Amino acid sequence: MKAFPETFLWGGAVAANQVEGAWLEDGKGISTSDVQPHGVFGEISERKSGDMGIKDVAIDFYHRYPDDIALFAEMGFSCLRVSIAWTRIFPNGDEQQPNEAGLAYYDKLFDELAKHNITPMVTLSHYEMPWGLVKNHGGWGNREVITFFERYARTVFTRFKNKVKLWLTFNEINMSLHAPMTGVGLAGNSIKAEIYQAIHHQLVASALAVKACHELIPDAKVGNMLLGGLMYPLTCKPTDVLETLQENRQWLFFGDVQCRGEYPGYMLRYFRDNNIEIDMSDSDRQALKSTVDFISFSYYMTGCVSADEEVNAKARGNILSMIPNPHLPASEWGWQIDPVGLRVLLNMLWDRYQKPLFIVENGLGAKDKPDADGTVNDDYRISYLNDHLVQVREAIEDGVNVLGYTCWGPIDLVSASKAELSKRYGFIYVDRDDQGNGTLARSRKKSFYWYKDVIASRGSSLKR
Ligand code: BGP
Repeated sequence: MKAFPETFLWGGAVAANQVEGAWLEDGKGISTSDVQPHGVFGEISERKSGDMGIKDVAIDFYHRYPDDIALFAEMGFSCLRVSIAWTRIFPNGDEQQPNEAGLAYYDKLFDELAKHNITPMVTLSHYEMPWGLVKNHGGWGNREVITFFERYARTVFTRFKNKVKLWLTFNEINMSLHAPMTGVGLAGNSIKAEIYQAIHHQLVASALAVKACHELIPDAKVGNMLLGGLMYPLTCKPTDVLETLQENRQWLFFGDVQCRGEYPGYMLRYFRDNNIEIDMSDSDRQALKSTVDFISFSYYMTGCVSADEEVNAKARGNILSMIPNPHLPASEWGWQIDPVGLRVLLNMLWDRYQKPLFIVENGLGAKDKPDADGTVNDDYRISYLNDHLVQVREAIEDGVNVLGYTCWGPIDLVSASKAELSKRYGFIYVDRDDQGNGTLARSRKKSFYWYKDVIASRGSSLKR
């Protein structure tokens, strides 16, 4: 393979609530993730003293980060995407002053990355917010939360301005439509009008964070983060094609607001047709004008869309309600594997926005089985990542500006959707199971050495 550009960033991505553990240490408050012990679609269960959730310890990254970062450095990472747990900085969300111990922890984490020349990319809110803001203020449904978020964002920008130059606002901001508690702190049965109003507040907050970051760290770049939910028409019937356009717009809408600074006409029509009235002030409209510098997105799978009621009744039903593509294989979790779709998506986003793109999540969740000697020969993971990276290279050749690639879960971690540890993504195996048994010891899988070669050769070791 032709090598990737020299400036291309290589690495991995994790999220605080899926790796850190230490859920109440150093003054951390309870987050929406802490009260969802079974994952982002799970029931809310308020914490009682003595009960244990898998995320309470997760993979104990909070204490083991120096060793884990050394392993990432051994693979040659030039970038690590992490998130800050908002609750470590503002435990309930509405305090006036930040928690110094939380800030000090991230200082140490960023220093450790600097020691290894790894560029941090930091998500401000990755699938969590202070539970206090949900319980006492109504989550993002309440406009007041914009102010709390802006305070948090300004606090971390000011504190880490010399250490972090790449920021992301909200992880998979379009996920709120499917998991309202995780995205915007609203109950699962909230109606569309409530969800879109909360999303509006979050979009305004995201834009205010972009503005604040530009003011406080002039040499930083801020991106949005979308779940790249590319959909194909199930057939070439024009009605299927139109329906697919509408479905893709359900998530592209977020990118349109964050990249173009205003609501697109098709969304205003959707609101009219569905009797949704968004409370949007002139100052909101003004705030939205602060658009992102680059677009980041996750990419795991694609799906199909049909306008035919009967087809839908039969085939839909999974979380993102997609119809399976008859031409694609799937992972053990039913996520359909589509490397070419990544090239399509990169081209589509580039054509639409002409802003640099960063793939900040991509990977294969699988049930790894260590051999008798403890080695994990994860050829399936190698082949998944190889095939996706080949398509990234093709997209660069197509003229798309791709800044980098951080695969999801370079070390095994707790899954977001079901809070499982048996759904492993890592190059590094972690000895812990779904019940929390295990030593938490780390070991290198076969893919560890494979990724190391890919990075060292800037992608020329990839196989077509
Ligand atoms: C994305 C999230 C991540 C991550 C990933 C894989 O939606 O941003 O937090 O976990 O999906 O999903 P899962 O962990 O459910 O396999």
